[in-house]
Amino acid sequence: MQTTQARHEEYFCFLRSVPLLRDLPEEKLAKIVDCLEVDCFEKGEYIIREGEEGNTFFIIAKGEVIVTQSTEGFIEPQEIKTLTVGDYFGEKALISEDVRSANIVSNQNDTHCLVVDRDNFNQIVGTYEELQAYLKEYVKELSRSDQRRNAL
Ligand code: WNU
Repeated sequence: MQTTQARHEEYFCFLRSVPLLRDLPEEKLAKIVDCLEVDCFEKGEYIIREGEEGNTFFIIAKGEVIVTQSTEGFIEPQEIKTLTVGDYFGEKALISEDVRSANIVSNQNDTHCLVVDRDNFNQIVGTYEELQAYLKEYVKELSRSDQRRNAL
């Protein structure tokens, strides 16, 4: 069995490798690790559903997910992109105080996501103006691209 400390070390190093979090001070990063949950998903499982309320932010630690979205003129949600290890998602509902704006579906068995709740997300992002500005800008850009592809 893996010790708590080894687990802590593993996720600490992993989060250091995520560009978004790279510049956070050590104690901040350690705090995130302390309050992380790990969720596992099988291929085809929905991690996020469009239109639902969401209070969590995810970082992919293992595997791959697909982003899909309901689109004008199509019956099935359309595939937008694939995200993999080190990528994150779910920030939009938290930042724009809105429902989930796309589906996130596991694309591999045993996909692992690190889950950060709203309070901890705000703790991380709220205290770093650069991070906050970066994500806000990114979220605006996502809304623009949703409009361009006629998302519902
Ligand atoms: C997109 N349109 C929308 C992605 C992940 C992180 C960043 C892009 Cl900084 P949510 C659904 C999530 C949403 C985003 C993610 O899906 N997403 C997109 C798009 O073109 N959402 N509306 N591309 S991947 C991605 C940028 O994280 O957050 O809470 O849930 O709405």
